[in-house]
Parts: sequence; C-alpha cells; structure tokens
Amino acid sequence: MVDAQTGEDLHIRLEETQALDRDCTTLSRHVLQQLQFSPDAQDISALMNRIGLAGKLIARRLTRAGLVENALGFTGTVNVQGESVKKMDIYANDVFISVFKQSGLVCRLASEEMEKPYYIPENCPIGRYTLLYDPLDGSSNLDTNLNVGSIFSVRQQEGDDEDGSAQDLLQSGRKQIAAGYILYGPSTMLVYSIGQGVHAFTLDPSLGEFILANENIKIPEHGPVYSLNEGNFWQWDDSMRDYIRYVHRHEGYTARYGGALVGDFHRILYQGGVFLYPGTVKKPEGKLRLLYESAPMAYLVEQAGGRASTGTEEILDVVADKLHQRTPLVIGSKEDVALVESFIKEQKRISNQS
Ligand code: AFP
Repeated sequence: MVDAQTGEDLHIRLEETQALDRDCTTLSRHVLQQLQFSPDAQDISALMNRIGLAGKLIARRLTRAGLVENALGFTGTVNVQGESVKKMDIYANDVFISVFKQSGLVCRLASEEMEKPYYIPENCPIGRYTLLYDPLDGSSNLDTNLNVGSIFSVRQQEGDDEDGSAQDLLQSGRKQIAAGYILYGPSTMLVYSIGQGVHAFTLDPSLGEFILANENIKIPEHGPVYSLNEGNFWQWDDSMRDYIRYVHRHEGYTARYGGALVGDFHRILYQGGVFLYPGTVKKPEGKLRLLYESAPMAYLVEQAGGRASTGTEEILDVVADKLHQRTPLVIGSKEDVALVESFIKEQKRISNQS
C-alpha cells in the first residue's frame, strides 16, 4: 500500500515503527511496565538495572579475557564447596558486590563463592532485599571459550540477622520475589521473572542496553532434548539408568550437554526437554546448589509453564537446611519431568517390595 501524498510504502513505514517500538523496550522500562501499580516498582526496576550492569561488566571482561594477562586460570584457593576457584569467579563475585554498594537497595548478598553472606552496612537497614547469586556458573568452560552464565535470585530481607547466620534464607524457593540469569554466549542475554512471566533481553553492545527480545516465553509441554552428564552413568541409581535406556531406545530424543547449567537450561526453555543433575551414589544430593542455582531456575521454569523437581519433590517446596545446600535437579517441560519422576517412583516401588 502506498501513501497517496508522499508515495511512501506504508508497509515499510509500519515495520519501521514496530521495529523502533521493540528497540525501545529496555530492561528497566519493562520492569516498570510490569509493576505499574506496585509501590516497589522503582526499587525493583533499579535493582534489575544493577544486575544488568553487573552482567555488562562481566560480559565486557569475558570478551577480552583471553587477551588480558592474569584474567583466566585458577587463584590457587578452594571455595566453601571445596572447588578450585578461578580468577574470573572472584572477579564476577566482586562485580555483583560493587554494583550494589551505596545503592540503598540490597542489604546483603549471598553467593556460592562466599562462606557467609556479605553485608553492605551503608545499605542497611533501608535495603529491603537480599541477593543470592552464582556469579559465574560453568566456569570450567572458560578455558575453552565456551558459554558461561550468572544466576540470581532476590528475596525480601527478613529481620536483621544479627548473628549473621542468615537463618531467614533457609526457607522455600517460593519466597523468591525475582530470579533470572545472564547468559554469556555469542550474544549476552538476560532472562528474568518477577512473578509475571519470563522475559528475555539481548545486550546491544552499541547501545550498552539490554533490549527486549522475547516476552512471556512459554516452555513446550514436551521437547526432544535430554541434557545430563552421561559420564556419571555408573554413579547413578537404577532409576536414572533405566530412564537413559528408555530415551536411547525410543525415537525423538536427542542429547545436548554443554557443562554450564545456564546454557543448557536456556536451550530447554526455548525448545523443550529436560535437564538433569541427579544425585550419585557418593553424593546423593548431586552437585547443584539449591539457593543459587536450582531454586532460581525452578522459579523461572514454573513461570514459563514448566516444572522443576528433585525427582520426588518440587524444587520450590524444598526448605534449605544450610546456605550452601545441594539438591538433585530435574527441570524442564512438564511431560519430560514427569517421565523422569515415573522412573524414580517405579524404582522406589521395587525397592519397597524387596
Ligand atoms: P563449574 O562452575 O565448576 O564449571 O560447574 C558448573 C555446574 O555447577 C553447572 O553449571 C553444570 O550444569 C554442572 O556444574 C556441570 O557439572 P559436571 O561437570 O559434573 O557435568
């Protein structure tokens, strides 16, 4: 269709207008739109903005890490989980702390890299939130320039935690008021939820802004991908081995595993399927941390219409009994999570009979 006066193609003009609208939805504007009538709108928007800033700083460092002396490799120390710490883990951990200093928003940060939560005295007591985070998830991928991510979760600060033991954090994942992750892949993406659906933003490096890419993402009810470390096959119990034999014998399944939860989960969020990190004989609770990894991802997947389970219980119902607690994780499309659970149930039935 052509404009009679200007001779301009109206379809092109319309497409340009729509493209402009889309380009203008930044992360903070999106949060404000979602929380229009809430008294917390400004605070949550500012908080998400700071998380976005942390993501930009970490992404910038990662882009050049191979060229910067001393950016990669190990520090020579081990963290509270007994894992070797990488220099980038420490950098990313400190970035989150520094972006929240003097913000007046977050009183305390708890991360898998720190034994105890970090208090920002100048933000307390006005800071009403606690940030829990995994600063650089999948950091073993760094040596080979593969994807990594940051995972975050926001909870209301409850009480003043005078003894610093963070007992108030030992509650179910349903206490989270926001959660999400930043994926450092070919592009940097931030995916978040504040309890009103799941939304994805892509970092436009020329603008330095996270721009809305996908709104209200819904995970398919079923998908072809199963994602787990099959190298642990003989460490699992029979139920997991039976599940794997089942997917090997049936058409329509395909394996994908990248060794970083954020990337593996991101694929499943868009394409459907299931990610698993089950317990092993030696470590029945598996590898992933409840408060920093499993619970935030569970919050997202439920918001997207999927499920997250330990295999026997919804992840969001699990009450942590310590800050760095681990938990088995089965997360993804509803039908695929239920299929895995059915093998666990069957195994229990057989063991109870014998
Ligand atoms: P790293 O941060 O030590 O690389 O661990 C990543 C992670 O916590 C999670 O992102 C992966 O899904 C999982 O561990 C991979 O563990 P495996 O190497 O045992 O498969």
